Order: sequence, then structure tokens, then C-alpha cells
Amino acid sequence: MGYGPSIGKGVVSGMAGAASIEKPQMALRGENKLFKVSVIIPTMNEPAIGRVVDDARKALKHFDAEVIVVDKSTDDTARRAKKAGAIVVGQELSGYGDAYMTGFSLIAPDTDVVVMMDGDNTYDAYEIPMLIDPIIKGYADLCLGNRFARMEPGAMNARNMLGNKVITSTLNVLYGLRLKDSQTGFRAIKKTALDTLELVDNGMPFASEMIIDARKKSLRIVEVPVTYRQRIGEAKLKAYKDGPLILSLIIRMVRDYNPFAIFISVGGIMVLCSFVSGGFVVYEWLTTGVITRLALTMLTAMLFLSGVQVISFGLLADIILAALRKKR
Ligand SMILES: Nc1nc2c(ncn2[C@@H]2O[C@H](COP(=O)(O)OP(=O)(O)OP(=O)(O)O)[C@@H](O)[C@H]2O)c(=O)[nH]1
Ligand SMILES: [Mg+2]
Repeated sequence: MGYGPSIGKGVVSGMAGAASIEKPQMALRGENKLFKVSVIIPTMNEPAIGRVVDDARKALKHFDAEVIVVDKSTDDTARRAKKAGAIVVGQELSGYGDAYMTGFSLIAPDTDVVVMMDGDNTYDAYEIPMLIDPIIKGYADLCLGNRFARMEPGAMNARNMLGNKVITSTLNVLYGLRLKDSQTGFRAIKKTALDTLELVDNGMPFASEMIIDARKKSLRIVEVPVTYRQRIGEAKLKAYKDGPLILSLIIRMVRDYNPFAIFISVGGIMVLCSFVSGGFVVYEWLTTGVITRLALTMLTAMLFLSGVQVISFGLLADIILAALRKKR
């Protein structure tokens, strides 16, 4: 099955890889009204923006579509985006997350689905109909494009790939997800679902915050395979700065989602350490009949009692959260 322009011709049927349909019936949402799709593209000096906007508009010709570019460039990205038919707004503040929040505040009120994508030509805009298909069909609220499915050689360097694996595994373990690519920038979300999210992170961690909040709100999250190409222009992601920021957000947010997971890990480590230090004390006592290491004994007791306390606190937080969730 080929991708690219063939999908743009018809509107998609089924999940990724489904055959295209010649007649655009799927674009209708009833009463002859077309599905409204808002595509948001944040840009910071993106030489490929003209092509990206043009592809997105062509790919969505059977939909009621708008393409919004939120720009923070020092070059002529804004002019080229406008020329290609996008609505262009200048970003007052800065940051990837802030750009999306600006874009979300501008989408048409009757929008059905919001699409997020980069302005660097890494994603294939002709795959947008495939990305929004699970939402239009009604079995997903948030659809993520899994780039590992069709990744062009050299599109993602080894460092970013490793970072993505670490972040995605952490997210999966802490939030009970089974994602393959949590850091994808190619996403579609149902507008009514987007309205329920509480997103505040201005930077790159915004992408993870969105998934975590969607999970907290019990939204249906699915992944579809997408193409990932080499970027045109300079990368804006700063892996060594953004990676730790993303991980810390994931861990911070688990406190409200699944406090037991974080408290049991911390408390468990403390209790385990107390067993190790306590082992030395017990060994000395068994072999000599006396305890001379007073400091170590005190440390053991403190570690054990604090560990037990932390675990108990986690249990309590979990019970309170469960009661609050029931109430909501
Ligand atoms: N408006 C705006 N756009 C931004 C900002 N930071 C990044 N972007 C844009 O957000 C998109 C994603 O950034 P990228 O540099 O492509 O990050 P990435 O996709 O994680 O990294 P690559 O794999 O190298 O593409 C691009 O279109 C950027 O131009 C920002 O502060 N403001
Ligand atoms: Mg990119």
C-alpha cells in the first residue's frame, strides 16, 4: 500500500494502511456538512513551511480545513506560510507548548478535529486523513503517529532515539500505557476532548503533558503508523536540556495520577537500604555479641521507619484519590 498523495485523493477507510476511497463520503459529518479540521503548525525559521502548508491543504481538500501557523521566526517563514494559504499568527511568548496553546485558542469554534504537526517536512501531510480517521470513526479521542513504523534512515539520530525509548518506557510504566512513540509531533485530537485538557507546559514537555492529561481524563489514545523523514532546516529540540525536563514532568505528574507508584518506589528503596545497612549491624552483633556502630544503627532505624512512612503515605494518597475520582 502506497502512502502520500494517493491518500489525499480519497478519504481514508480504516486504520493506517487502509485503501483510499475515491468518493469523499467520510468527510461528511451529517446534514451534508463537512468535517472541520484545524491543522496547527508551530514554526521557528522553517524553510519547508510553504510545502508543508500546501501539502496539508491539498491533503484535506475533501474536508472543511484551516491551517494555522504559529510563528516565532526571524526569517520569512511567516510570509511563505501565508503565501501557501495558512492563517499566520505571530507568537508573543516562546516555546513549543506555548505555540500550541496559542494555536488552540485560535481554532474555529465549529472544528471537529485538531491536527498537530511540525513545519520541517518530517511528517507527510498526505497522511493527515489517515491520522484523523480513528477520531472520525469514533473509536479514539487522541491519535498519535508512530514514527518508528516508517522511519527514513537518518531522520532521527541515535541519541534522540534512545531518549525517546527511555521517555516512552517511563510513561508506559507509570501511566499504564502501551505506546511506541510518545514524543511524536504528529497528532490528532478530537476538539471536544482537547477542551477537557488542562495544559500548562510552555516547552517541549508539552507533548508528554498532553498524553498524561489525556490518560488522566480517560480519553481513548491510539497510535497509527506514520512516515518520518529527514528534517529540512535546523532542529529546535535541545536533547540534553529537553530530555531531563520531559522526564521530570512525567515523574512529577504521576504524583497526582498514581501516587502509590512514586511513593512505593521511594519508600521501597529506603526500606531496602535499611536492610543493607542493618545487615552490617546484625552481622556485628551475631559475631561479637555487641553493637559498636551506633551511627549506622540509627541510620538503619531511620531509613526503615521513614520508608514505611512514605509507603503508608502513598497508600493513603491512593485511597483519597480513588475516593475523589469516584465523587467526580
Ligand atoms: N512558534 C514556535 N515554534 C517552535 C518553537 N520551538 C520549536 N518550534 C517548532 O516546533 C516544531 C517542532 O520542533 P522541531 O525542532 O522540529 O523538534 P523535533 O521535531 O522534536 O526535532 P526534529 O526531529 O529535529 O525535527 C518545528 O516546526 C519548530 O519550528 C517555539 O518556541 N515557537
Ligand atoms: Mg520536527
